[in-house]
Amino acid sequence: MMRLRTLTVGALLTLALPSLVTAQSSFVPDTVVTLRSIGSALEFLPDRIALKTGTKVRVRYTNDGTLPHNLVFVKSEDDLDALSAAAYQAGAEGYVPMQMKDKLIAWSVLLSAGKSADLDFVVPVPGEYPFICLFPGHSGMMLGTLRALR
Ligand SMILES: [Cu+2]
Repeated sequence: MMRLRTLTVGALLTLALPSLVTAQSSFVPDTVVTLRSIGSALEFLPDRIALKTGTKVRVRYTNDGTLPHNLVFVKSEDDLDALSAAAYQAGAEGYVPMQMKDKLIAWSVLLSAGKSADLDFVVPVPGEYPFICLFPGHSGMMLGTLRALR
């Protein structure tokens, strides 16, 4: 009886593992871009990125500052005001309003000082895309631009 149960569990693990491995390795970045914030400055360094459309990019953001931040790539500048307003009510979601996630390209969790996050996405069609910190009070200053080049 014991032996049979062990065999069953083993078989399930064998079946489950390949799909887990596939899910973790499906995104292979073409390039890694590093962003950081330092001190109490409300800024991303650098605040301008240019990449070719279709590039699989991993943006590695490190909060080397003293304040909490998040990093959110937005599809249209037109949505920044609404996102910033909605973020105030989104503390439980790391100040990224999930009801507006269709407006976003990629986003991080809220990163306390010293934390890092990787954002993986494909650079969209040619154009300019803002990236921003939506922590309350930061979005007015803490933003940059991703230029997608053809
Ligand atoms: Cu911030």
